[in-house]
Amino acid sequence: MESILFEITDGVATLTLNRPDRLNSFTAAMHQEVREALAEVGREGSGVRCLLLTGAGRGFCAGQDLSDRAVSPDAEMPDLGASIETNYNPLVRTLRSLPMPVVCAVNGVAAGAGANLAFACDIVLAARSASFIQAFCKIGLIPDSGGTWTLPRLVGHARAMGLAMLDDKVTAEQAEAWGMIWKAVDDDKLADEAKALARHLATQPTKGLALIKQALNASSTNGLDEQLDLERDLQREAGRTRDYREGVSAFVAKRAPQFEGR
Ligand code: T3D
Repeated sequence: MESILFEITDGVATLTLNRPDRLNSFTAAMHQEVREALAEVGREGSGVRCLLLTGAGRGFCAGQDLSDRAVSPDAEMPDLGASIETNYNPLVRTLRSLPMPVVCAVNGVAAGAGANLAFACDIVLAARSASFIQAFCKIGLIPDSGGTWTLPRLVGHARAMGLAMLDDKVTAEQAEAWGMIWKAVDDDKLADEAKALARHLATQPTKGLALIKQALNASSTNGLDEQLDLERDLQREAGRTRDYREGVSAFVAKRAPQFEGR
């Protein structure tokens, strides 16, 4: 793999976007490698119980590689809808539906689809020097990779509109204060803190965490009645897992639980 680094250790799959000289912006080849890695993460029997996504070098991801889009004035422009359909939408759908927690360690600037990719993850840590920029409006595009859906849900309509239209840079600390991410972390602690968090999550009741993810993601569109019904159904499923039995047994026996992830 040339554009990413990928390894699985102790139940944690770490996917590092690795085109640092282009701030890890996406090419078609990088999309393909990311797709293959995520297919392995989601494969039954892979043993992966948490995904950690990060970037190499000083940036997290600058979205689409624009050198792939610079065409001469008389040439036909590429069909961006096709690019979204083939590459960005499946990526966001996969991250949102993977049956395990997805931790994102934003190590530097996250721009365009790179910012919205981070917001599609479940728990986002960011280095204090990192920043989030929508970037789309300054080249005549609209926020994609779920940005028009996640931004208003994270920060409300007014701030979402401002970020999308004005292209203001949001620092990691501001992103934390606005509820866009879980936590801003000192730069030199980000990698260790993200790894520790991912390792911790990989020892927890994975099926239960996947059901939490499903329920919270569904709450964005469900009404209260639908959500109550969903909680009933998912709790029924959670109550049938081996980890629930183990959690209760360990609690009653006053010992540490040993979760299997199912
Ligand atoms: O096309 C489709 O398929 C549709 C989907 C679109 C999804 C999208 O993501 S559209 C949005 C694309 N991204 C952008 O518009 C962001 C462009 N980048 C920037 O605005 C800035 O680079 C940053 C604000 C992210 C960072 O600024 P700064 O000053 O820290 O770094 P820099 O000097 O601008 O960038 C460093 C290098 O990375 C530089 O190359 P050089 O001069 O050292 O040779 C720069 O050209 C390169 N780079 C940064 N972003 C991209 C990029 N090269 C190609 N594509 C990029 N997106």
